[in-house]
Amino acid sequence: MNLHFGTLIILGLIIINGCQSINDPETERPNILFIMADDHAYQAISAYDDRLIHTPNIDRLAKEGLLFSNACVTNSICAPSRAVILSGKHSHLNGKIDNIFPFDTTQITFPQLLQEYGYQTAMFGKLHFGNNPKGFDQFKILPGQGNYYNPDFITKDEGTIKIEGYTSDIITDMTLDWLDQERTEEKPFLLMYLHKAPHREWLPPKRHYTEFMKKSFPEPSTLFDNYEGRGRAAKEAEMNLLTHMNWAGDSKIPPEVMGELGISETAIWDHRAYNNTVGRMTEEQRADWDKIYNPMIEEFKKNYPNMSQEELMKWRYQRYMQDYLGSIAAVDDGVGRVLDYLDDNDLSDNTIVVYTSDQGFYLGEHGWFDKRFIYNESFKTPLLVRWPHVITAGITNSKMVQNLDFAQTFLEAAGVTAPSDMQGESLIPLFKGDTEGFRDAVYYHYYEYPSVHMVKRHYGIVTEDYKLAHFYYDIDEWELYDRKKDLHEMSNVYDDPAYIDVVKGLKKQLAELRVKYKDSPELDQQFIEKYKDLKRWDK
Ligand code: SGN
Ligand code: CA
Repeated sequence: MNLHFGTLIILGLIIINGCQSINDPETERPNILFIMADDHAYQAISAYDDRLIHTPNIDRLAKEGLLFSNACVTNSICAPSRAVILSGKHSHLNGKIDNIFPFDTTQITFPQLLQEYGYQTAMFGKLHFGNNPKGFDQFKILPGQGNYYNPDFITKDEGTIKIEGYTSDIITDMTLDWLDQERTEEKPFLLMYLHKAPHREWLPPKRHYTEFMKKSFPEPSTLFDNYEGRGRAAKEAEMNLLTHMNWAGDSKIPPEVMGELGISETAIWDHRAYNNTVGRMTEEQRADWDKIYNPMIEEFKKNYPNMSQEELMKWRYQRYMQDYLGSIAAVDDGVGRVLDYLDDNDLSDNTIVVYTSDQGFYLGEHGWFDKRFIYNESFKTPLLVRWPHVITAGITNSKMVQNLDFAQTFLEAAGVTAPSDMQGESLIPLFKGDTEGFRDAVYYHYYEYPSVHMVKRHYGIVTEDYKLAHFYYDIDEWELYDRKKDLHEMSNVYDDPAYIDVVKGLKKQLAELRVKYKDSPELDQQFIEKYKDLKRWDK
């Protein structure tokens, strides 16, 4: 018999495919389900901390997989984090340093590589790039930040569509429909399931606002922080619950009630934010909402004239938590439905499931909301990974892993060689319990200033013991925190003589990291120049 070479290859492929269909999770290329919420603080996942909320479905991933207790981001803001995840490169190399510049789509991303090497790929939910994702067989994404109620979606095949309902439920439905109707059994899949919630302005669905409006929550010990003991950066940031949060947009006090009470807008988009969110509901949705929110508003109208600043701060914290946590409850429901689908369809065994956020978030710590800082709550991000047969169920890992590591991890899992200019480290050895030789210090760099929340530009190094940061641009200040002694980062010990050697050592290590990752003062300057012509507050 005279077999042509091409025929042999085809036969080979059939044999490989044949082997795959016997469903051996040890040898088959795994599916990847990447679940990411937007602004989901680890403090609001009960596997990390059960004081605020119970998240049974997300917690399943910790019980059945691995919880990273020291996972962090390289630049604590939305679109830049997503660019780091997809490109496997720090912001200064992938070019997406802030939410304002568009993503450079000539970058090679890991989904493009997985697609090229035989994965079926799909993305649903929030991307926030200003352009569409490359490397996806299917996508339906929210334009920009997206909406909680009756959201629009940019789709691959149907143009822009508007769907009535609640965004987290819709994104979950899209994800499940794709698994059920579009997924092919011939290929492994990469499925990116990306929630908009719990991003500001925190609008929960009816089932959860009804429940969460009745609850009250423990306050963080630093709610009344006055920022003494730290530098100008913390003092000048505009993310305090009492002084910078919007009354209408965030606390859901309607503009006309603000008028009646003589409360002025804290930001110029406050009324607009309310009208674009609550104002977007259908009549029926609005009637349901009013039933629960109106009594809160009436009560506030009665009490406001006699409330002290301290009482107002406490009230705003509770109001914030009710909406923020109510939004998370719906994300947790969605995760439960998707995990159940994997179980019911024999997919759990050979699927890597990741749950993470694009960064951390302040839930009243230091009196704050939002993120951006290298300080703990915004720098740290939740990360849970389940991969049966590879990860032992119920383990914790405290290595300093970063969102920079996903691309190389997924490529290695798929047997694809990562491009040599990717800058992360594969997490697969950590999945297997091998922590030897993994990095012990991470590099961080935040750029978006001046902008909303006014968090100054800074870069720094973080080890398990210390955090050293340099704030620059219209300031030149260094800060050092002793992470083991000062858990809440209340005291900058940079000038404390007891830390002279620590500062010296960390500065050297930081300079080495800047070189290793190809960052430099010249690049800092270039990004400052490029930013100068941009309008602030562009969303
Ligand atoms: C909006 C928010 C800010 C938030 C940025 C970036 N204001 O501007 O509070 O920091 O997005 O968030 S809002 O009232 O319009 O929600 S990010 O997650 O996209 O980086
Ligand atoms: Ca975000």
